[in-house]
Parts: sequence; C-alpha cells; structure tokens
Amino acid sequence: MAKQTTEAQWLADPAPQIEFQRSVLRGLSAPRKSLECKYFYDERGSALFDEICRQPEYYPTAVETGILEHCAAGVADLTGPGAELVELGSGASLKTRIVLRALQRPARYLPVDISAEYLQAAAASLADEFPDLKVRPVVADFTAPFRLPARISGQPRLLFFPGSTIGNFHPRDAAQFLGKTCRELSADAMLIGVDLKKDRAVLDAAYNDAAGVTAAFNLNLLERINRELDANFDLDAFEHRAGYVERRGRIEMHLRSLRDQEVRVAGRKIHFAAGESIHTENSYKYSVDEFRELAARSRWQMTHSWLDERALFSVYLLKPA
Ligand code: AVI
Repeated sequence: MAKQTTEAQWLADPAPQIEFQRSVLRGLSAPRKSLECKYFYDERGSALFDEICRQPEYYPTAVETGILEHCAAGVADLTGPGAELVELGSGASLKTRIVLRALQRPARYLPVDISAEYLQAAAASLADEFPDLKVRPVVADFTAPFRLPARISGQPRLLFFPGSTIGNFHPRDAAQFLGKTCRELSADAMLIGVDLKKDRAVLDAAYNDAAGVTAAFNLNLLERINRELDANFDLDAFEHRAGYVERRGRIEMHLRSLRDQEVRVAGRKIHFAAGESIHTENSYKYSVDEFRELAARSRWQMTHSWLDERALFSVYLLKPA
C-alpha cells in the first residue's frame, strides 16, 4: 500500500494573540463597533460553522455540494491529470472530496486554513481516505500574505475557494484578494463558489436558523474574547441579529447589546448603550454578471459557470485572463 503523507504544518500559527487583541480593541473603540469575522473560527467556532452547514435553512452548503457533484467531472477534464489542489479556507474539507475524487490522479492537496487544530484533523482524515495523495496542510490566514510550497513542476495547479467565503470580503477587497491570488499563487485555474442574490426571505432564514446555531456561532466570538483577552462579556446581555440589506447586496450580522453596560477587554473599559450593536460579519451576494465583472477586474476570466435549478448558488471556473 502506498505511504500516507500528512507532512508537518507549513507555517507556525499566523494569528498571534497580539494581532487579535489589537484588532478587537480597534474594532470596539470605533464609533461604530465591529469585529473581524475571521476571528469566528477558533476550534468551537469552526465546529459551530460545520453545524450551521447542516441546518435546513442554510442552503449554500447542500446546494453547492449538488452543483459540485454535477460539474466535478467536467472540471477534472478541463484541469488535466496529476493536478495539485489548493483549497483556501478548507475547514472540514467536505466538498474537497468531491473534487479530489473527480480529478485524475491528483498529486497533492494543500489545504490552507487559519484554525490549526481543525486543519490538522481534517487533513489527517483526508490522507486516510486518499492514500496516494500527498496532503500538506498550510496553517495561514489567507487574507494576509502567506507562502505556499513551490508548485510541482509541470503539474497543473487548481485553486478551490468554495462556500462563498469571497462574500465575506467587501467587494473592493474581494477584487484585490482575487487579483492577488491570480498574481501570486501561480494557479492555472480557480474553482469558486459564490452565493447568488435572491428572495430576502430565503436569505434571512439562512442566517437565523430555528435551532439557534448561527446565533451561537456569532456569540461565540464574545466567548473567545472573554477566554483569550481577559474580557468579561455577559453573553446573556447580547443578542444575535442578522438580515439582508438589499441596497448593499449583503447579509449583515450583528451582536446587539440588550442594556447599557460596560465591558472589560484586555484592561480597557468599553461602554455599550442599550441597543448598540457590534457589526460582526458581511456576507455579500452576487448575480452572475456582477461576479463576472468582479473577476474581470481581478484579471480572472470566467470560462464556465454552473447554477442549481432554483438559481440559489453558483460555481465558476476562472482562468487567468
Ligand atoms: C463562511 N461564510 C461564507 C459564511 C457566510 O454565509 O457568510 C459564514 C456564515 N455566517 C453565518 N452563517 C454562515
């Protein structure tokens, strides 16, 4: 039997506490309070996000999975044999299996994720399932500069960026990020999943699941700040709020203070008026034309697009223009 390879993680933890502290204090001292959504993903946050993906209201995961099952063979033909797959924000790598199974003799898989423990576990289980595949986890915040191992010479490199994570960037930053991936990651193509604009009732329900998992995911950010930055947020004194803001084309997620209160964070006192909110996440939605235009601004050309029957979600193949 071929040797299983899960090489040591490529980089040390790229998100040192001091960065986290700086970002939190900056966000909570601003006139309109905010926190960076990348900090949702500690170990519990990553597990809660997986649970969100299993909620009946959160359609993106199931719908994107269906689209990938439908288009993976075509993507594999377009990519060619012996490819390496680089996944940005891999999480539990569930959709990856569909792509890896379709690719012809994939040479290597490089999952890139900010959550070290989670990444190691997901990479190990994947290496078990694909014994001939080299799996090399890269612990990195892919929104900041990071390095990838050198490309395997002569083999195609396919970037995989599913889940509409691109929607969590402001459109200007999304264009910049896509441009950077095009210039710096020396890929032949990118397979990307993007959530589509649609009826607001469907969108609102997806971010307000009845089981309260999205609310727990949002509140976990305060729990993380309590634990890691010596803070004393009372989790019962904040509530989860999420909704579609049509003029901006985005879901906004907030944590709303239920009373006038003062919270200690890393030695500082932060005041919250009753009803004041912390903006924790944006999730932009794009029509096909809007996304084609965004990709073109970043020097990617949209060569193929796949939508589900209800036009809830889209998957695109982009090539460097
Ligand atoms: C990871 N990202 C694409 C999710 C989204 O839909 O914006 C994160 C999420 N937030 C709440 N539910 C899911």
